[in-house]
Amino acid sequence: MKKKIWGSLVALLSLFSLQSISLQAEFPCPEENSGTNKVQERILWGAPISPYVRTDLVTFYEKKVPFTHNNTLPAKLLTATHQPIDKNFEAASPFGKIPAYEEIDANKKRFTLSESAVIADYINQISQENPLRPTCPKANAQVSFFIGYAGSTLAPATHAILFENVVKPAVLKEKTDEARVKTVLQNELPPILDFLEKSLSDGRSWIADTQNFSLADIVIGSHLATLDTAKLSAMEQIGTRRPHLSAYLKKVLERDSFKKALKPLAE
Ligand SMILES: N[C@@H](CCC(=O)N[C@@H](CS)C(=O)NCC(=O)O)C(=O)O
Repeated sequence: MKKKIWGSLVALLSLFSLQSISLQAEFPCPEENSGTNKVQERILWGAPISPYVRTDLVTFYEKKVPFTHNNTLPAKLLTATHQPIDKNFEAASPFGKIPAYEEIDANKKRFTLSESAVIADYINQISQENPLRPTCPKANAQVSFFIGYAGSTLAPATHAILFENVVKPAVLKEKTDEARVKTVLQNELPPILDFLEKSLSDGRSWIADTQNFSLADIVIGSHLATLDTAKLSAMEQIGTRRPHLSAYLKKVLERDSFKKALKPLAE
């Protein structure tokens, strides 16, 4: 009897291991970035005024991954202002948006990516330095939540202000729609800032309640910093009634990576 139970246990275990082998086999990972596939150059395309580009600049700096920064406006703005579009940027960015990422290996083979959060995740994965995602599933899911929230909710509000206050007058030579700015500042932004304040008010150090600074902090910090780069003050908008958020943003913006990414905008 004992032998029988032992036998079925072994059979069950081998079934599990066979299953995990077959699961792994469904996602083969071709030999990457070694031998002649070795990456020779990593290029980030995009203007530093873009909060999405900032997300990736900060990630490169945090991860200490060497890269070339090629400044460009999105294709739509280049076309609107009668400027040429670099063919390598066009190839790296399927929708003409910034940022776009391009890497070239020793065989001159190119690998491209778009979407700031996807690029940041990739840069985080290729270097062991300073991990920006926790390995624990729950904490990692929280990081993904705040990355998603920043992209879907915070960015549209802050980006609308950047578009009205900077892109329209400085690039498109159009007038700012002051009513639109007022609506964002009075109606759209406050509940978002309230949510971030509430999230931080349990005393957590970082926005996704992780032990270390993560990709969630990079993305949230990058979009909040837009207020400073769009002729407003992030701290003023956050105000004294959101003390956790103002202390948090101060801590994020004091990091060398953020200072470096924001430096070209101060010059
Ligand atoms: N979801 C994209 C958004 C990127 C994005 O919208 N970038 C703006 C510049 S800040 C852009 O390229 N806009 C031009 C367009 O929408 O065609 C990302 O995270 O990379």
